[in-house]
Amino acid sequence: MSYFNVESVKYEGAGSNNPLAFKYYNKDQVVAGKPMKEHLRFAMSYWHTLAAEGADPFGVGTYERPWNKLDGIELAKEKAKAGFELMQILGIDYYCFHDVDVVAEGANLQETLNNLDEMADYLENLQKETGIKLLWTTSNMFSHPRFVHGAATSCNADVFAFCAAKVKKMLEIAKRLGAENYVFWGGREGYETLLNTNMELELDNLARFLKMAVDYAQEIGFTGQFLIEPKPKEPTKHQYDFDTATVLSFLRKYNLDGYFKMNIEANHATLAGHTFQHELHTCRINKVLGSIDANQGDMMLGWDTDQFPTNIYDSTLAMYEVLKNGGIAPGGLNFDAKVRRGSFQLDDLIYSYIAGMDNFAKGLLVADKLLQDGVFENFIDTRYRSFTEGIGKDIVEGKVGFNELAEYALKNDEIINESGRQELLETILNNYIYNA
Ligand code: XLS
Ligand code: NI
Ligand code: NI
Repeated sequence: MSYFNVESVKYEGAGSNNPLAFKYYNKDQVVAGKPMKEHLRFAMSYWHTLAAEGADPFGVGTYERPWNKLDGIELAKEKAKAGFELMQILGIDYYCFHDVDVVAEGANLQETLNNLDEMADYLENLQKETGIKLLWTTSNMFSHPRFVHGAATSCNADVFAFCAAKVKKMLEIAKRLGAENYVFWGGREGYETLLNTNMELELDNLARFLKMAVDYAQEIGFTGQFLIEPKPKEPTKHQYDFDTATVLSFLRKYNLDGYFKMNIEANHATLAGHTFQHELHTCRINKVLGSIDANQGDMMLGWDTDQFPTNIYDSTLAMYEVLKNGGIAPGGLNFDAKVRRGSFQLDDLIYSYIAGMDNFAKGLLVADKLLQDGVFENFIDTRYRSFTEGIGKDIVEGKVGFNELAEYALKNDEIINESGRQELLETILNNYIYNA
């Protein structure tokens, strides 16, 4: 059965008025030496696309999804079919899922694991039939009430063990389905109040858990890249994986750096008080840019609204970082985004993915042009030129200390600075967006 009455969404170019066509995403068009699809590596998020119902804290679900009348394993299989159909229509090559997205939990842990195996068989077949691949998978350790006090950071050791069983199974499935990455987003890994929390033990336990995952992956021969997805708040008030800088210091303390990179989500960056580009840039200069959850928040709202990304500044500057990083593979751009509650018709899914894909394709084109012309590179090089000669060069090369510098400063105390030209640079960026 077919769910969407659309055969395929094709590239028609910027002049097209067809709402079911791409205006910028032309998957085989070569940009900076390789086809667009290889730069962008778009992925469908299973949870927002197939499992979500459009509920909010004040109302029940609104999404009209024909498969919702089913239940059990039948529902699970129809959702999978609908998802693969959608990806084929859009020409999306990858998908991502949590264990509970593909099939509901069973009556006990053993039944849950069996259901997962059955769905892994089913997904494996769909992957073979369509050529669609698994960008990453993960385990949901935040929705069920058992995770009320945390998952790997729970005060309850039985919960820690339960999580180990879930992640063990998902690593096996990741291996079997050829997942290119494995994500940890610590939804409940944080705390509400220090009046009842042993933060030191919780962080030690989180590190223990991640080390066990690394060890188990080695044991079974799963070679995908491990990723941590930072988020500063929501659901817990203090999340342990607040942002890239926090995660990096955690990994370094426990000697886990080298095993993990970051999965950067735009909306999480902004919740942390950073721009999306700041997080990507911090990853890039620390060589831990792993993958991207492409979405956007709403500047008026203080939570993770997970909207489809339509902001051209963000997509341009994100692709600028990705290009400077030499690409995002084996990561990709996963649309961790959901349609608004009012966009409840099935075809809204297609319009939303087109919006996100076109926005990032255009962002890629602009970023490529900016880089070709060295727009910011040239400006930045000139701005820091004092460190390429004279005393600046000595500083960089470690040839001077406070004694030499103080001596120098006494003779050179008439400081001359230059403008940072922010507004000029913003205008140049605008012009590239208009014209690229
Ligand atoms: C929630 C996160 C989640 C992760 C995967 O805010 O973005 O969806 O991407 O667990
Ligand atoms: Ni995410
Ligand atoms: Ni999120």
